[in-house]
Amino acid sequence: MKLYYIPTTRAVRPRWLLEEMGIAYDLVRVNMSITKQPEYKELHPHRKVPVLVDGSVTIFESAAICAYLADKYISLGFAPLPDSPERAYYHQWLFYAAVTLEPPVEHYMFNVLPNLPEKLLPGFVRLETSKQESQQWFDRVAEPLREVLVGRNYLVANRLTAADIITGGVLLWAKKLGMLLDDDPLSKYINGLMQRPAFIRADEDFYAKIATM
Ligand SMILES: N[C@@H](CCC(=O)N[C@@H](CS)C(=O)NCC(=O)O)C(=O)O
Repeated sequence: MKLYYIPTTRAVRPRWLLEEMGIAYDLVRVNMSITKQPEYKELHPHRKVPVLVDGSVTIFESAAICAYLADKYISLGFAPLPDSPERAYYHQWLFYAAVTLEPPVEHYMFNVLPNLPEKLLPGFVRLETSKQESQQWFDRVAEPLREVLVGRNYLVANRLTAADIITGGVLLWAKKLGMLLDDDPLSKYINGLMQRPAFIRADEDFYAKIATM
């Protein structure tokens, strides 16, 4: 199994899950000049990471990769069983993280890192989105997450699932960008996730990279 990977990106998410699972994998470290090469388009139509190649399966989108892995090794418990009630909530939080929670964090990032190249941050986005608006947008959509995490460490079935990995991957950026206050329940949740040995192994170079941004 091969995971195409760039440090500090969304590729950390499937790597983190693989580390949690204890599954052997080959980490294929790429960079933006490798992803620009014509062959790379066969792996990812938008030339991004992560991509997982597992036998005949070549799959992109970090949440889809994590869901695929959690189902493939379902006996390891990173996804609830298909016929369980928890499965519905697992899907809910998995989709919520990718579709609802991530966009305001991405917009915020674009506003606090104004030197991003035009390719990553088109001028029209800079003009139309303010940092404050992104924060308000995030606070609004994060409210159900804050509520469900009262008195618990994980989103579903009181154990870590792929839904926590994708949610954690989004909140990691919210934390690093200063969008979370210390007394926010989301800070306690993400701090707990970041202390997991598997996360630390997967995110080895986060601090080095952020220092150069
Ligand atoms: N929704 C996709 C986003 C993938 C994505 O935007 N990856 C970024 C890194 S976080 C990337 O590969 N950027 C390199 C580039 O745009 O050239 C996912 O979750 O996998």
